[in-house]
Amino acid sequence: MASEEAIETGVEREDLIDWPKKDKHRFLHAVYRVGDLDRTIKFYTECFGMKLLRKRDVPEEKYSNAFLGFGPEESNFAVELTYNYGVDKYDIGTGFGHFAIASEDVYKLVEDIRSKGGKITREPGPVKGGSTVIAFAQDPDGYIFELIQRGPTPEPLCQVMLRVGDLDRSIQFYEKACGMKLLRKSDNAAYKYTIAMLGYADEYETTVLELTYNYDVKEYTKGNAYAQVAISTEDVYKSAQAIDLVTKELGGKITRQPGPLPGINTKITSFLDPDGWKVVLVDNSDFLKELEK
Ligand SMILES: N[C@@H](CCC(=O)N[C@@H](CS)C(=O)NCC(=O)O)C(=O)O
Repeated sequence: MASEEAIETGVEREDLIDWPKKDKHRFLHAVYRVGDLDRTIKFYTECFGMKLLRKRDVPEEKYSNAFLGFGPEESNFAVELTYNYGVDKYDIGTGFGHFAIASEDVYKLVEDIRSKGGKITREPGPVKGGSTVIAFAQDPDGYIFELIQRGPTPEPLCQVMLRVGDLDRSIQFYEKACGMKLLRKSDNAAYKYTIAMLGYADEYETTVLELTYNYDVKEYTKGNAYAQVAISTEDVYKSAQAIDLVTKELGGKITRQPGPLPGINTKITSFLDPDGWKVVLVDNSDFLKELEK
C-alpha cells in the first residue's frame, strides 16, 4: 500500500513538473503604477504611438486602470497602468530596468518624442558593445523605455527588463515555473553584464522577459512603482501546484492561492520569483471573457 501511494505521488509529481511546458502561455500585460493616468495616456499615445485599449474605474477600491498597446489584447501585449486615488508619486527602485518598443527608425522616433516634449535619456546609436541601434526615453513617472531599431514586427511592445542577482537561477525558475524557453543568452564582458531573453516564441515576433545580471550585483531595490507581469494559463490550479514545487527548489513563493478574483471572477494565481519579482498567471478563457465585457 505504502509503495503504491509513493508510485502514484511520483506520477502526479512528474505530471506537475511537465505541466508548465505543456500549458498554453502568452504574455498579457505589464502592470505598474502611475501618478496621473491622463498624463501617461497622452505621453504613450502621442510619443510612442500606442492606442488606448480600455479603461476601468474601481471606486470601491479607489483605483483606476488604463490599458494601452499596439494591437488588440486578444493577440498583443499591453501595459496596464494603475492610478491609486490621491497617489501622485512612486519609487521605481534600482531593479526595474525598462519596457521596450521596437521601431523601424529609432532616430526618427527620438525626434518625434522630443518634438512632443518627451525626455530622451540616451541618444540613438549602436548599443555599447554591439551594433543594434537603441535609445532610451523616460516617461512622466520616470519609467525607462528602450527604443530598439528592428524590422516590422507584430509586437512593437517587445520587452520587460528586470535585473536579477543570479541569472542561471532565474533562467531555471522561469523555464520550470512558467514553461518559458531561453531564447538567447549573451554576455557583455566589457560592460560587465549578461542578459537572458526568455519567452514563448521568437524575440522579434512576441514580447519577451529580458533578465539582466550585472557582475557581482546580487540585490536591487524594488520600490513601489512596478508591480508585475501577467501571463495566461489554461489551468491556474495546476500551475500553482507546479510553481509551488519549483519555489521549494529555487526560491520564490506563491503569494495568492489560485482562485477567482472577488467581483470579476477571473481565476488567477500569483507568485514571487527568487528575486522577489511578481508574476500573475491569469486563466486564459476568463481573460478573453473579460475583454468581451
Ligand atoms: N548595467 C546595465 C546592464 C544592461 C545593459 O547595459 N544593457 C544594454 C542594452 S541590452 C544597455 O543598456 N546599454 C546601454 C548603452 O548602449 O548605452 C543595466 O543594469 O541596465
